Amino acid sequence: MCNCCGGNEKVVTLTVEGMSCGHCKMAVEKAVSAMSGISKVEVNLEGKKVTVSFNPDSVSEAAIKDTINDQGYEVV
Ligand SMILES: [Cu+2]
Repeated sequence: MCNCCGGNEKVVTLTVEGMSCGHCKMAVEKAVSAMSGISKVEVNLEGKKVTVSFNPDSVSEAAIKDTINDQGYEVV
């Protein structure tokens, strides 16, 4: 049990196309971490991976994908 998510935490790793530099990494991290229910965002540029820890009661995986897509990147 933890304070941020009440122990209900889910971790997903998404493959995201179009991230090519530190700015892309920052843009994705900033946009996703601004959503409610997100506890951690990690971007791996070389692997094209975005790992997100979130509370599924507060935010859905689909909403996270939408947010990344809205930044101009493509979740595959
Ligand atoms: Cu970039």
